Amino acid sequence: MTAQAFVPPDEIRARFSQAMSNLYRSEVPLYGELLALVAEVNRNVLADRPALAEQLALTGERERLDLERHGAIRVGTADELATLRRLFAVMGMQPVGYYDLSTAGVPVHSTAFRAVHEDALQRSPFRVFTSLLRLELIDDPALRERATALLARRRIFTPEALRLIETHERDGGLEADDAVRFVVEALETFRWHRQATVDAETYRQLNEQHRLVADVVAFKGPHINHLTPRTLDIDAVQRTMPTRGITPKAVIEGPPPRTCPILLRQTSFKALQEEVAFLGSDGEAQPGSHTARFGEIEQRGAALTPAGRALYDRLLASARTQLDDSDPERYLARLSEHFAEMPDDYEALRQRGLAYFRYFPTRRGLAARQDPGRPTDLDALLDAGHLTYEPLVYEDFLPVSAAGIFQSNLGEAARGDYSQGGNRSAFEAALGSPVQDELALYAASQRRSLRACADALGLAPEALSLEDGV
Ligand code: OOG
Ligand code: NI
Repeated sequence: MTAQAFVPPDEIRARFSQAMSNLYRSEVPLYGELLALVAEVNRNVLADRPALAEQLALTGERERLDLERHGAIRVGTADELATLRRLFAVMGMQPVGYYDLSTAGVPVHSTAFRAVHEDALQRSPFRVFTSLLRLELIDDPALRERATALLARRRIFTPEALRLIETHERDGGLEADDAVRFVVEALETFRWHRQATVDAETYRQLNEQHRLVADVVAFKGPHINHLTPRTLDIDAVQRTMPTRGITPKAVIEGPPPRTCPILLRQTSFKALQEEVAFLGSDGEAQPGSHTARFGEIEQRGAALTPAGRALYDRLLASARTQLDDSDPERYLARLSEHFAEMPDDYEALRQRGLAYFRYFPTRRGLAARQDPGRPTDLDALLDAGHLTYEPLVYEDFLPVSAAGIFQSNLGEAARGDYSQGGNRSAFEAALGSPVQDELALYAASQRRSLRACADALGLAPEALSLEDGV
């Protein structure tokens, strides 16, 4: 075979992300409203805070800000999940992290498909939170069997999408025409179908078992259930949503507001009631309704190291034992008190090894490259202004927050009681591959930036390395 001109997977992902956004905007007009609101808030923040605008320009985040979004889907079988893994691979997206939602009463476990290298993330940070229904957690054996049979019958990928996935696997990429076709065909899997695959009574039984079971089992495909833009000020969005006719959930998930944002803060608006058609006994469609699709906004901050993450988890857990969201103002105030132990200052986070950073050579550093008396270790180079740094943005999700987002849409009544706990190895067996460790990815990214700095300053490649795990 002759050399082929493959479309880079990052390019296919960028196109797919845009196509998905267009699809969702046409399906859920409120999402368009949310995009407009987020764009407006982001414009204001960038105008009011030139230092932040500069920081985001340096890291490239400003450029990717308007492209930035994540989506979420839920699938029903190992085969569906494994094929999704192959489909996302065409777009340079790999499974990162394992999320057990059973502890929150939701019968799924999940991963996030995303790009893993900073250059690829810069081109398109699109990610998809992907959940696999855990049918083994359905306690009624007859219903479990029924659900299994229904799922075994459905085909969520078009034949053409499957063919193009195989082409990609065989040839190592897709050429221009195939890449265009792939985006169109892959999108079909995520589209909403108002025609249910079951009658109203079966839907009722599935729904009674758990609302999520009905959402996954009773439809033709794993419709995208939300698409989330990234804002620079989630508190402002939360405050303004009602003026646009959007009602947010009571409180923002994740850490409290801070000068130096960490990890991820998220809020959502409730799922819409949508008209669907159940199968009628006489072949006629029977009208009904289903709630699944919602809107969400997120604000992203610094990725934390294992030590930083352990501190976050501890502070959040202790805050949550004393908090409920009936009084949002009080919730935020108390959460902030609990987080006093987490330094709200990048230099402190860096020195204490709590967050990951990206380092950059400065003009002064480059000018002093040949200077024999120049500093050569990291702290001295930072002190002398030869290097600077910015936090690495958190690219993943948070299990406690994800549970809060699930619950706000499904309602408290949908909380099941699943004592089995997570089962990562079963998830990976279904997926057909291990999930990647997100902390290792951040550490690698930080390491690459230190190497690039050493190179730019004429130092030995490992001259600036930090302790492992930091
Ligand atoms: C996924 C809910 C979790 C997030 O951003 O943490 C989520 C779902 O409802 O399928 O979207
Ligand atoms: Ni989400």
